Amino acid sequence: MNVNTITSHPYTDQRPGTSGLRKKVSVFRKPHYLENFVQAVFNTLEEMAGMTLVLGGDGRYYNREAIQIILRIAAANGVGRVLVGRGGLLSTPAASCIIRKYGAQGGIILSASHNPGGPEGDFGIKYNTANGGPAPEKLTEAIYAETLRIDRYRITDPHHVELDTLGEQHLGEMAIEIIDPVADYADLMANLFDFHAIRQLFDSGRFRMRFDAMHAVTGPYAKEILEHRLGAEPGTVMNGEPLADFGRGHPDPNLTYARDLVDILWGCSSPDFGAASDGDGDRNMILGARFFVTPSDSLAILAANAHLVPGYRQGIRGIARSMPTSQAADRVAEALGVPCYETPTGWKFFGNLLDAKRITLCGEESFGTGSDHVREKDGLWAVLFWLNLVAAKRQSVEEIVRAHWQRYGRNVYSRHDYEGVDAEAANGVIDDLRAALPDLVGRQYGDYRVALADDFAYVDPIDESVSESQGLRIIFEDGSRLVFRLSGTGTQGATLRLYVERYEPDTTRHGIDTQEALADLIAIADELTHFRRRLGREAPTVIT
Ligand code: VG1
Ligand code: CO
Repeated sequence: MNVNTITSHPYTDQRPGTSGLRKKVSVFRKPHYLENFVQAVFNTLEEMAGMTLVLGGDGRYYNREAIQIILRIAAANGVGRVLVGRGGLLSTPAASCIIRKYGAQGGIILSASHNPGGPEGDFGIKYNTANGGPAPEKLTEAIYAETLRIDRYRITDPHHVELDTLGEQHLGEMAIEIIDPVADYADLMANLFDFHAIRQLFDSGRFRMRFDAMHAVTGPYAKEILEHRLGAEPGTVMNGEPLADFGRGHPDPNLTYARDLVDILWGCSSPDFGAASDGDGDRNMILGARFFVTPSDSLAILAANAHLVPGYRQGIRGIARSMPTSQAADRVAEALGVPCYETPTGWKFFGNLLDAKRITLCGEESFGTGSDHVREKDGLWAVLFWLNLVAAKRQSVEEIVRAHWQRYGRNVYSRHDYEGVDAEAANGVIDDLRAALPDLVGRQYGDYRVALADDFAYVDPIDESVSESQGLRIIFEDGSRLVFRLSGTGTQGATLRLYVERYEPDTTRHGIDTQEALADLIAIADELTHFRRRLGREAPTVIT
């Protein structure tokens, strides 16, 4: 094996965002761009000689080419062994599972998650550590610093690794093992959930579901688990073939982009249960017949009912939610007598709490839910959790949610995304609001008086690292909230997110339309910032 040292020059835009480095495919294809970033990761790791690495991606355009390049760089840098998902596929939660199960020192996951793919679309790369979770901010910042000074990388001569055949190959000294991307993950799910009860549900003939894999990575996982292991009827999984451009879709499981599934669930012979997952399989959307489960509610409901699921029968230690996620989970934590942590947006902030066994479940409003079984959010896991609850409680999705609201009250919640807006205008809205925050406290807007207004900062309770500027929040005296935040995963212009929450204890009002219930608060958000006019947008791109 011949190792070459290639001279290169730094790029200044390789700072990982909320979840890894995401750019247009055309950017990743610039000379030395991917190579620099991967070398920067290796340069930053303390111990890497002989290490075992996990490698795979969501199957999007450029996945296979990137894997070939990364394998050559890994071999040139002394990596001992790489476990690669067959066909270059690994969902994000499966990669996390495999890192943990085989004691790998880390993993490289290729995905831009919910962002569209294809030659004109997005590509992404992230590094996960030995606990199976996303690199913490300290590490991503160190990698970024390295990308700013990198002037060479090491790579072997061109070499083609056969990605589609299971088994071991070698690239110089480095062993490459092509593994089944699904089996270990499916086994883990079978250990956590009552597969027998879920199988009976499908066998009864009275329960039907559809799972929309959105032509992304979860197709093979969902087919194996739902159709093969659990006996759901063939065809339960739709759009189940991973495609490089996701069938030209936008693999984001929400009411806007998972339209096919939504139409089926709102149709006349609707199945009882609907679910969808995103590009890399870590997000989930849960639907009942003509019913949408808000992700924040989903986290609270899973927590409140975890004792019904074999893997969590012992009870849960605590819950964590990202700051913009609704406070529904806090109410459950209080009732259970366990702590509830509020973290910044992004899964990397849950890792320390999970490792320190402070929490068992965690989640985000952005269709992300997970637990201590891996160190990533996990789409199919959430779907199986819900199926287990439906089987155990013998209730429909809607009945389970309404019963939850009955007991805990309803945190009416919505997120409005203004995607692809002018970055300068969006920064202006945020900067001006940040400057105005100190004056807002005590002010009255309609029925609401401001109790607290700040730029959210987080001190990690385990390692005391500090993360600042994680979103502007305006909290009113009755606990209602407005949160403004700029997305850290987009690749074009800026995306402004407005998160709106109001607590409704009155059960007679739980049927109210979400947007109607939040209309006053949404109007206040505009009154405070005039953001619609400043962004030149009448309405959000996506409402969830
Ligand atoms: C978004 C979500 C955030 C999530 C992140 C990664 O980030 O809001 O909750 O953790 O995507 O999800 P942002 O910075 O755009 O708001 V995934 O499934 O795209 O890896
Ligand atoms: Co994702």
